[in-house]
Amino acid sequence: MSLDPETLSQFLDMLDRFVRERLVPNEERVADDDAIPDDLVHEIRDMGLFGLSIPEEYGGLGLTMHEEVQAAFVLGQTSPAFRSLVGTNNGIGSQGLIIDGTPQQKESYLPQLATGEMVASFALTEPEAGSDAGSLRTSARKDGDHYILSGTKRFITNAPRAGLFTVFARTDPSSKTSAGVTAFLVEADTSGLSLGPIDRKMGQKGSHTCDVILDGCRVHESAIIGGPDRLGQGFKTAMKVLDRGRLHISAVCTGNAERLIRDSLEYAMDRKQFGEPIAEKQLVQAMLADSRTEAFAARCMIEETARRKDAGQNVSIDAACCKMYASEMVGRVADRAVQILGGAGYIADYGVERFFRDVRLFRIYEGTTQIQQLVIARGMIRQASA
Ligand code: COS
Repeated sequence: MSLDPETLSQFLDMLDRFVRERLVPNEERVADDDAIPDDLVHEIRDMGLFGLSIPEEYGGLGLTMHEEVQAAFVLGQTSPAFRSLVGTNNGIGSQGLIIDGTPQQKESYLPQLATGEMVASFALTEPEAGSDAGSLRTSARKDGDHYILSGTKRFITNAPRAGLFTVFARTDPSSKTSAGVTAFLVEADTSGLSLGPIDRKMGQKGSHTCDVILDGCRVHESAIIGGPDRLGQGFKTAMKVLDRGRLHISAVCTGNAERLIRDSLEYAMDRKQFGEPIAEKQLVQAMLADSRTEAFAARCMIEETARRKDAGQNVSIDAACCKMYASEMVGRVADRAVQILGGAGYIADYGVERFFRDVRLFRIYEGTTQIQQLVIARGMIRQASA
């Protein structure tokens, strides 16, 4: 369901004000403390940001993909750690349930996820299965009408806060590929589930990842996403979730790029060298113009792909194009921003250095650039052979 244009525009204005007045002033504090303060978490909850893409019938805002990317452009105007806090409830943590879950499963979890009372995480990656997600080894052994899950999941975003995990595990031990993988809903307090220490990361301080260890974790077969009939269909659920997640991340990348462009333009107009603001220097102008053009291109691609997804078209290839382009683009924009600020770009006080480290992750998670290339090229070959 789509919001009427006036409601959407009011919501985006409110979000923009919240980002500028409450989140941007707290960026440095969050990075220094490696934590989002509780009062801000509450404000984020009160704004309804945990439930952006959760259907209205379950208490969310029910944004369409096109509306969701508009919100992500705005949320991208600040440190990605804030977006990450709500990112798994709106994206990879809840979408498996929204796309393929049973009505009972949705009823049990989505209302709590929509308010942020419960946080959901997506547990696909393993120590030996990253890009080759289909080779995962976590096993789910049948025991009557239960399954016993054993294995380790790695780099799981929001795991330390999560109340619910979408766990991908192999229910068919004879298969070594993506066939035979099933998606389970596993509550964090299930006996046998424990967490590793919080990972020490290059950036995105305030957003936490860690290992999720499943050691004989017993869940009922009704915990299979979509119910026992969807045994062995979990990898497809993961891929559908990632199609959507990749578009969302692309919009966050574009928001971050726009923020960096604004900051570097402001600096260039203020900083004087050789008797004039460096923004008057053509070599600096070239960097500003390149960044503006690339961010604009990303925005157009994302809006177009989101509209087509809302219209029910298969956008796997184009979502991968958006993810590849936008995440690489924000890397180039951040690099130019450091260059425009010069020495100040390398000093933590100016913030650009922090974004430079933060945005590096975008080229890696939810599928590396190389995986997006593979998805795009394979899709092209498939289309041409059809
Ligand atoms: N939507 C629905 N189904 C999909 C799909 C999509 N976007 N992409 C693939 N599938 C289906 C395929 O149709 C195939 O089904 P059939 O066997 O019935 O034909 C099945 O899933 C397996 O697909 P495929 O053969 O392409 O799988 P591969 O093991 O070769 O892997 C890649 C495909 C590499 C694309 C996948 O492993 C991947 O995305 N890896 C990156 C994982 C990732 O992003 N990790 C980040 C961590 S999560 S934050």
